[in-house]
Amino acid sequence: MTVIPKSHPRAKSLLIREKLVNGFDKGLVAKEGLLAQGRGEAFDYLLGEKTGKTAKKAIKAAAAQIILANTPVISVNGNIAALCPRKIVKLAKTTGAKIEVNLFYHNEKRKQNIVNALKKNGAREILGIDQKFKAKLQGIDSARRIVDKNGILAADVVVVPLEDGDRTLALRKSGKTVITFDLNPLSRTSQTANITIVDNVTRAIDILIKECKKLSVKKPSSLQKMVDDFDNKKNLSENIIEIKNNLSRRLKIA
Ligand code: PTJ
Repeated sequence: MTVIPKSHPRAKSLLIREKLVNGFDKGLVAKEGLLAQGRGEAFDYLLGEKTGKTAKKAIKAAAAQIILANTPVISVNGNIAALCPRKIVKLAKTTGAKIEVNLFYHNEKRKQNIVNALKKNGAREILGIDQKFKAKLQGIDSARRIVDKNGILAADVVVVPLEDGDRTLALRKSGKTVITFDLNPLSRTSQTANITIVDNVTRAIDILIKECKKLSVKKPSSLQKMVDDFDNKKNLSENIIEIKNNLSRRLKIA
């Protein structure tokens, strides 16, 4: 493992990159997952590598929506398993959500490695590997169509961090509420989800867990109001303005 000096000006970003590379070496991450990480890094740079106001707003709405859910499910792919397995387990335990492994680049061995990594980090039940419960999500042709009938298929709210386009639409069409983490505010997933957290999942997930704990004592009616008051399209537009303002500030400093 490469040692990243703490004094390096980009140490945080390099450490996240190392997690992905280690995840790849351990058979958790698809080759393509390394490219996805690179794309994310570029957008994170534009965001100023911090959790902005719009991300905080989306996190609040997401927390309210997860608490209100009857059958929430967190979908885990290779990148998430490498980046924040412990936090995913913590989010699931805090909210009562189920965890399901669902891959775009289908590979049974990698699926099993991801299950093992999640179990090592405290997960008990993980859906998405038992052939008995295999079901098909309509409206999608990629490997992501294979879901668990007691998990994503039955869910009312699905959290899909670092997603690739068409599943979000298929989930929405089947009546589910979709929450995503995506550093690219213009991606199809970002634009199609009900709630998009435009932030690095490694930063935002801690805030989401805290927010879920904080909001768990609130009345359902006030949680519902938080969800109803949130406008994803508007928030994404404001996020792009945040990026623009960040770049303008950088130009002035340079
Ligand atoms: O493990 P698999 O087979 O399910 O494959 C997972 C990947 C991520 C490879 C697959 O879903 C994929 O190809 O995704 P895309 O289409 O590259 O989209 C990933 C999105 O996540 C992009 O919009 C990236 O900007 C964004 N992203 C990358 N890293 C992060 C991120 N968003 C939040 N936090 C990150 N750390």
